[in-house]
Amino acid sequence: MIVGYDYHLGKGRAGNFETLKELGAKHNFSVDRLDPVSIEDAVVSSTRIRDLVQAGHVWPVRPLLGRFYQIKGEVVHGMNRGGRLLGFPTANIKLVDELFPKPGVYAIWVEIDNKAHMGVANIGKNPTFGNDALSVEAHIIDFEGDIYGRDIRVHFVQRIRDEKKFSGIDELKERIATDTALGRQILSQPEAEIRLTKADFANGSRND
Ligand code: RBF
Ligand code: MG
Repeated sequence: MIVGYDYHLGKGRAGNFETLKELGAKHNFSVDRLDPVSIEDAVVSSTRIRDLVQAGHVWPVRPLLGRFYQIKGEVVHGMNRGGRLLGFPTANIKLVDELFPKPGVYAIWVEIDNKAHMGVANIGKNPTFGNDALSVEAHIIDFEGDIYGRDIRVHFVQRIRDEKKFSGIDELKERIATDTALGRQILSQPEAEIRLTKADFANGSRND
């Protein structure tokens, strides 16, 4: 068994690494402990990563995770407004109990069938239309196809802006076109490249 540097166990975190070692000696398993890892002068921890994600700082999270922050979900039917009304169809992702970044617009990679597509995501309540429900939706750039009911994975690369209430559909459309252009630009940078390899699978960076 391998545990982290701050591992505890039992009621009130009463047990520690030594306790586990004793248990290992008794029940015949070996126990090892990893040292803390620091990046940018601070220890890498799940709390630090969650705080950054919830603040929308998805780009600085990458070195801590060794990959982009990602969520996975089923594509469900939304308001059916994106394509028809705005000319920017979006894949609405069914929300499960998963941490997602602060509402706003993001440059993303959308993984479908092990292939990465450029995209822009909006997380929010679509105030232009006075919705109540929070949605996570992805406009997948240069993509056509029916993906309802399929699982896709969204890798968050960089935050672009806050969500806002526009005075009308044309203003919103124009802004989404700008977001899409920015998304392309961001994702074309060599630093924003994504690798979807079997190795990612093997090293446990995928949580499915
Ligand atoms: N809706 C808003 O009300 N305000 C926004 O700032 C906003 N930004 C968006 C940015 C992008 C890149 C995308 C794809 C959608 C955005 N939307 C925004 C959501 C839009 O209202 C929604 O896609 C349609 O209403 C269809 O559900
Ligand atoms: Mg949609």
